[in-house]
Amino acid sequence: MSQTIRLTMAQALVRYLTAQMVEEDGQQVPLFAGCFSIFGHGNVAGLGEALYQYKDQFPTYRAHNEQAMAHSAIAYAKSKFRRRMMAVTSSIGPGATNMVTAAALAHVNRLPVLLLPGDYFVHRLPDPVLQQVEDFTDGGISANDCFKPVSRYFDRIVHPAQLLSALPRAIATLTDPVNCGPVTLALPQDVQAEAFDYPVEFFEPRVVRFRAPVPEQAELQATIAALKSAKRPMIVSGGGVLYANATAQLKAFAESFGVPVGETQAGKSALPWDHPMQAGAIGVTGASAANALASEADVILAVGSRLQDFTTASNSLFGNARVISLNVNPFDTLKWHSLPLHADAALGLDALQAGLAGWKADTEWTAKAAGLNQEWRTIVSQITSRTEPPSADYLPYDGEVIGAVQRSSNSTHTDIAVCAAGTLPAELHKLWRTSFPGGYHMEYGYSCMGYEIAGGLGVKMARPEKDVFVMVGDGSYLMMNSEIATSVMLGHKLIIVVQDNRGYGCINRLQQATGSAPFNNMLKDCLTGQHGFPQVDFAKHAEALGAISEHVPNITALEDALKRARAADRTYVIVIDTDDRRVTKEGGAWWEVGIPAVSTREQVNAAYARNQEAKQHQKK
Ligand SMILES: Cc1ncc(C[n+]2csc(CCOP(=O)(O)OP(=O)(O)O)c2C)c(N)n1
Ligand SMILES: [Mg+2]
Repeated sequence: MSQTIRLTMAQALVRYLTAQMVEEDGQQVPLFAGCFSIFGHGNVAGLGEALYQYKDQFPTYRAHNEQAMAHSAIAYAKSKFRRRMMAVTSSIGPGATNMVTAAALAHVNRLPVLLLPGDYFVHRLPDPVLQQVEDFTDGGISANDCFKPVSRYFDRIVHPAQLLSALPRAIATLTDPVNCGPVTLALPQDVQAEAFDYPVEFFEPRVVRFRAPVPEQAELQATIAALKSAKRPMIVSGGGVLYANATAQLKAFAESFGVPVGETQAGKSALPWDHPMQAGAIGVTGASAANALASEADVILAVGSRLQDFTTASNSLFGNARVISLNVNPFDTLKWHSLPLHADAALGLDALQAGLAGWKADTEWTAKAAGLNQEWRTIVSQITSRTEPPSADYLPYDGEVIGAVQRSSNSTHTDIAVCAAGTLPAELHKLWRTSFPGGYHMEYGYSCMGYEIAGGLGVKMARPEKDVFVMVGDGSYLMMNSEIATSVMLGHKLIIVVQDNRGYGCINRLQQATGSAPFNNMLKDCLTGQHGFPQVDFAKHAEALGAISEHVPNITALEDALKRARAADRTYVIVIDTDDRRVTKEGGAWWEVGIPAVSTREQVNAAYARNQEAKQHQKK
């Protein structure tokens, strides 16, 4: 009989997680960098005690909001290109459901995170326990069932022996490039504390290998034939290129065959900003170069892209191009009625490189692309190099703020920008320059307000050697800022630039573009009581959370503040008032929004008509 060790379920869980290793830069390191935790009665006694025992191998970090700490964990995994990750544990009830939004975020973005919410007593002797939801028809329902549709693997551990099958499945899901996403193991509080004789070998250190599917011959040959017939090919580079570590292959492909590359929000940073074949951001928030090329291309090779509506301009951007979808996930190879090439991005590009020997895009097309790309770089330089306000009451807009941040790096473009929602994702997608993979960290699958600061913390934990710039609007800041305190507490410095335009600027503009009146977005357009709308002092707020902070009046002052921020030893928050109306006009593309078919407002009717017109270009 094999040797056994008597452990509680929680002790076994933590011990197993610490035994999972990966290779990073030729060294074996733990797959899990540790665990974020907020305790309550649903996890403090069981899992809490186990985490304490293993705290040297498996550090526990205390945060201030369960959704936020899950954002940090997800951002950590994204920064590590899904090769390393973190666990997140909460109590039962509200702590658990606070993590559901983060689970959905990881689900949409295909990012690994191990969620460990506590759960009600399996024995139900106290029933209901504090924070238990009661279903009148189903005794087995708990709040944690909310995780099911937003987890790639869900399990409720109702007996300690179940870990023997659940944990290998959890790790397989978290590290599988196809299925990758959140795993939720709901942990009833009584079962966490129950003991079982586990086989010792279950806990032996194990090096996790990441699968990389090779292309299938028939699909490969069909793809090669389609590309060989192309005269005006283009690549759309998605997050999968970064996760597959395929940036060298992407560069080689673009250079060998003279093919321009447009980058999605998740894919940006795969090719350096100044590469001649870098056509910039693609789609609704895209560069004029990439979007012009996409509409003229005859074949588009989408690599590692989910082809979401922001990439395809709601299916209107790719003209008559034949789309090839090279993707590790068969689900994504079917989108856009593509020619499928199911494979790891690096292996797929390698195989295409070999199979296409002798072929090249039309030289005119490559030259045209190089010219458009250069034009776009010039436009970006102009927008981001403005230093002095033309007049005293001039309010800068987000593009100019981005310029100041970039100039403060002495044009090395080695910082990391973190963002998720608001006006900034479009501005950053167009304007942010980066010279290395991971220098652009945008959560634009779920575009979740409140990801920014918490996400920045996870990025800094993953890349401590970098200056991490969290770019955030006033709205997102107010939605979730608690992890400023965590960043100070853990000594993980962030530079946070708050762009205060006093409201939900991007939605306000969208509202008017759809014909509606300005309503309930900018603070001045909202219902208020006798004190009017608040003048939030973000600098004071951040200072109260332990950060160094200042409010700056203009771009010149911002540049000085950025020097102080870079030199500071802790999280530094700079607040600047911005114009809510101005955005970068260059680039961009149509985006479909549901506009009322009938309305008493002329403007709505006009917007509806414009939308119907735009829909003519939408591919069905
Ligand atoms: C959690 C969440 N709620 C609502 C939205 C919809 N939304 C997207 S951007 C935005 C406003 C963001 O305001 P702010 O951060 O101030 O940026 P601004 O648009 O003003 O630049 C809203 C409400 C969202 N993306 N996420
Ligand atoms: Mg705002």
